[in-house]
Amino acid sequence: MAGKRHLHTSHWGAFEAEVEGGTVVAVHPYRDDPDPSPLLGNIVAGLRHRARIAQPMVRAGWLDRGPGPDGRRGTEPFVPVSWPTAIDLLARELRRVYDLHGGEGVYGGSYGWASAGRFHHAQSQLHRFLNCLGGFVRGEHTYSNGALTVIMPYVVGDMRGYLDRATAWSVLERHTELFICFGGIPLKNTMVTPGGASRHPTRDHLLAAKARGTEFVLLSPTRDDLPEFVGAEWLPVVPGSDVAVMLGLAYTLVDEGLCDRDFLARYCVGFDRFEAYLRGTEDGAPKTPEWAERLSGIPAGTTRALARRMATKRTLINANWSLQRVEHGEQAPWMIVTLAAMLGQIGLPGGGFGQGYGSMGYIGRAPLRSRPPALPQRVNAVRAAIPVARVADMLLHPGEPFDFDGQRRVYPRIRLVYWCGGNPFHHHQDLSRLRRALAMPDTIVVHDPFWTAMARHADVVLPATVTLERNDIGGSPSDPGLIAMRQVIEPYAEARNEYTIFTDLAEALGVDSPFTEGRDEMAWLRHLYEGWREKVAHRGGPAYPSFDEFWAAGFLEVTDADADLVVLKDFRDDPERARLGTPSGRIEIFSETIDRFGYKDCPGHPSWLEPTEWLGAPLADRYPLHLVANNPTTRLHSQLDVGAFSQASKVQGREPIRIHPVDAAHRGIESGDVVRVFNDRGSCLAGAVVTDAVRPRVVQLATGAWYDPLDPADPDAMCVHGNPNVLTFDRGTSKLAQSCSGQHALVEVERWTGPLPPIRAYDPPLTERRPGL
Ligand code: PGD
Repeated sequence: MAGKRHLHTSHWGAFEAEVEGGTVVAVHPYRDDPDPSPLLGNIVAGLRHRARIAQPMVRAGWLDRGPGPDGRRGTEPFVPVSWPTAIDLLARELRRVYDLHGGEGVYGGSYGWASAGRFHHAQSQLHRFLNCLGGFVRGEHTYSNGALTVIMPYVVGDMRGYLDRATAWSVLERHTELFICFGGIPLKNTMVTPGGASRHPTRDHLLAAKARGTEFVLLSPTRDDLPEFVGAEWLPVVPGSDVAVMLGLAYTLVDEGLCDRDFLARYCVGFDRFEAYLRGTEDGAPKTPEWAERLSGIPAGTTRALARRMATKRTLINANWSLQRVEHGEQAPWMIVTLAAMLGQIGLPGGGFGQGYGSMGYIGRAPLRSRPPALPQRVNAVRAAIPVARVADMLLHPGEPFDFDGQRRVYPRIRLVYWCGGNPFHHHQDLSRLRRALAMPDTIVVHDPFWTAMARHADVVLPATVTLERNDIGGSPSDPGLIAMRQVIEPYAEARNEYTIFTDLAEALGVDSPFTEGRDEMAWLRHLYEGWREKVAHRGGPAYPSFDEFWAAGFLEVTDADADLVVLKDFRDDPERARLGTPSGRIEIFSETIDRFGYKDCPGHPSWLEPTEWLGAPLADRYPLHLVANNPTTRLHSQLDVGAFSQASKVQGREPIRIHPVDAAHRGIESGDVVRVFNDRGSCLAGAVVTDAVRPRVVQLATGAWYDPLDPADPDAMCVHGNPNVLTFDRGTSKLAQSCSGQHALVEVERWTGPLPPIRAYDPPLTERRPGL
C-alpha cells in the first residue's frame, strides 16, 4: 500500500513526499508541474545519510585552548556535547566578542542558499538574532550576479527591478524572431528559483517559440547550453571572449549603417564616446569582426551576417550570469544593453536585452504584486560591509583599504564568523587561500544539516533540521504557488530548527523578547501569513483565505501578479516621464560616474579588457586548457551531493569533467578514466567524459562536489573528489563590483595513474568523547 503523500517544496520545485512508518520512502513531482526537476531524485537519500550532523559538536582544540586564530581548523577531532553545553559555551563566546569588539567583530554575512521556506530561512534567522545582539558585518550582493547588480544601476538605473520584472517569457515566445543566447538557456538552471517554483514552464516557452519560428543562436563553449530541440546555430566562442564578439557585432552595425541613431539620441547618452572606441580612434584598434575573430575564434563573416540579421529581425540579446561571473564581469552585461540600444528595440515586445533568462527560473515569470511573507530581520546597527566574495581578503587583511563601487573602504577585523545555510567550500574560490583565511578568527560557528567542509572547519557545529522536519510556508516572489510546508518526519537525531537554536541562545543572552516577540513556530507562520494577506487586501488585491484555511488546504494559488511584462516599455513610451534612475535619466552607454572612479579594470564605457586567464594569455603555454567551472546539472550547488541523482553522474566516484576528443586523445585520456586537473593554485581528481559538446581546449567541471582533501592537514592538498574551486582564482571582477570571478581558470589535465584515494567527504569527522559534556 502506498504511503501518505504530503505537498512540500524545495528551491528546485514543489513535490510530494510519500511517508510510511515515519520515513520518507519516495518523492513525487508536484502533479501540476509540466517539467519537474530531476534534482528531486536527490532528496530521499539525503534525509538520513551518515553525512547528517547528529548532535552539537565542538572542536577539541577550541575547547581545550579557548578561542583564538588557529591553523588546525579542519584537522582536529570534534567533541560531541549536549545542547545545554553547546548553548552555554556559545552564548559565553558571543558575549565575550560583543563586549570586547562589538558587532564590528562579527561576520554574519553567511552567504548561501540554505533551503526553501519563508520563516526558517537560515540567513534571515541568523541576521535577526545578530541584530538583537548589536549587529554584524554584512556581505553585499551575491556570488550569483554581483557584477550585474553593481554595474546595471549606472547603466539603466536599477537592477533588482529588471531581474524581477524582465520581459515575460509569454511575450518572448510570441514576439522574438531572433534569440541571441550568450551562455545559452540551460534548462538545468531554469529549474531553480530561490524559494522554489510550483511549475517549471521554460521548456514549454522554448518549444512554443520554436514552433512559432524563433531562430536561436548559441554563443557558448558548450553545445548543450541550449536544448537540442530549439535547433540553435552554435557559435563555440573562446571562453571569456564574448565581449569581443559583441564589439564585432556593434562595429558591423555602425559600419553598415544599421544602427538606430534616433533611438540612441533619444534614449541614451554617451554613444559618441563608445563609437570612437569602437572605431579605434582611441587605441588605434577598430573592433572589426576580424579583430573579434582573432580573440574569439568566431569567423568574421559569421559575425557580420549575424549583425545584419539582428538589425532586420525582432531580436532579444540575452546574457547569462555566467558571463559576469568572470574577471571584468561588468563588461558583458553593459555591452548587451549597448548592443540592444544600437538595434533600437529596447522596450518593444520580444526585443531588447535580457540578463539571465538561462540563469534562474524566476527571470521572465510574472512577479507577484505583493512579495510573499518573509521574516523581518530587525535593524543592523553595524555599518561595515564587504562585497560578499571578498571574505578571504577581509579575514587575511584586516585594517587594509580596498576599492569598491567608487568608495575606499577598510576591511574590519573579524573575531567571530557565524555561518548558517551556506558552504564557502562550495561557493568561494581558491580554497587553499580560504583555508588560510579561516585560520584567522577566534571562533567559527556553523549550523548545517550536513557535515560540509565548512562545518568541518568550524569550532562550534550545530545540527540544523531540513525542511521536511519543520513547518514553514513556501513561496517565491515570481511563482503563483504558496505552499504549506508541513513537517512530515521527526528531526534527525538531535537536529533542531534554527529558530529553536537562536531562541535558546537569545534567552541565554537576555534578548529573547526582541528575538521571538513571544511567538513559537506556528504563531510566526500565522503572523507572517496574516500580515501578507492583509497587505494584499489593503492594496485591493484578492481576498485570500485565512491562515487556518490555507494550512488545511496546503496550497494557495496566488493570482495577484503582473503578467506579460515588457521591460522598459514605459521608458520607451515617454523617456521624460519614465526617467531612469541614472544621473542622466537615460541609458548610459558612457557613464561619467564610472569614468570618474578612474578604475583601469572598469572604464567609462563597455570595453574589451583582456582576462589574466584565458586561452589568449601567456599562461596558456603552461596551462593550455580553459576550465569552465559552472553550476551543476545534478544538484543545486553542493546541496545533496550525497543524493541518488548526483551520485549517478560520478565517474569512479569523482565529479565528471568533460573534455574534447582531440584534447583527450592528445593526453591518452578515455571516458571513464580518472584524471588530475591542476594549475599553480591547486589540483583535484575528476572523472573524464570525452565529448564534442565542449569546444576544443575547453574542459568543463561543475561546482558542488564536496571538498575532499587528500591530507586534511595540508591547506594545499589535492581534492580527490573534483571540487573546481581548488583551481579558480580569488580576485574580484574589478574594483567596481569586486564580485565572484569563479567561472574560469586555466588548467592542465593528465591521466591519474596512482592509487585511487577513497572519497571521505561524506564521512563524519573523527570525534573524541568527553564525559560530562
Ligand atoms: P549551497 O551548496 O547551496 O551553496 O553557494 P552556496 O553556499 O549557496 O550551500 C547551502 C548550504 O546550506 C548547504 O550546505 C546546505 O546543507 C545548507 N542548508 C540547507 N538548508 C539549511 C537550513 O535550513 N539551515 C542551515 N543552517 N543550513 C542549511 C552558491 C554560490 O556558489 C552561487 S549562488 C553561485 S551562482 C556561485 N557559482 C559559482 C560558479 O559558477 N563557479 C564557481 N567556481 N564557484 C561558484 N560559486 C558560487
